[in-house]
Amino acid sequence: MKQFILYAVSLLSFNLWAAQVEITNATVREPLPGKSLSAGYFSLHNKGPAPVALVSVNSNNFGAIELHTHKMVGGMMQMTEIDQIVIEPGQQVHLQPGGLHLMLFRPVQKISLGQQVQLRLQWSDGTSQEVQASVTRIPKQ
Ligand SMILES: [Cu+2]
Repeated sequence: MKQFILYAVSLLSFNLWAAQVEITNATVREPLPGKSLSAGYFSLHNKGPAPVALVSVNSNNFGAIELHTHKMVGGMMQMTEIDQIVIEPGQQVHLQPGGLHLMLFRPVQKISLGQQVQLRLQWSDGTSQEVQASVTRIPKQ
């Protein structure tokens, strides 16, 4: 048992070292009146020496979260789900309206302005990072 605890502790400290992506400006949009669907955005900066991929995001506040991008299909801009977002060493990736974004489904409770939502980002190397996103109004385009 003692050995197991030591092993668990060393895994934890390894995780601290492995997390080399800076997450900034995390926001979740306040859902439109009568809607529960929401979108989420943040900026990612890979400060590590190796490429890393964001493979999933989850939150206790939502039933499901998907990674989405926009692309042109037959002259029309459409949203599609993607498997991962790869970030090269030194690269910054911005999730923003009209581009890469999170799609958040089935909020556990009503999501309201000014609230903080905790998001858990899962990386391709098996580590994860948590970030607080603030709930904001839909930005004017
Ligand atoms: Cu979407």
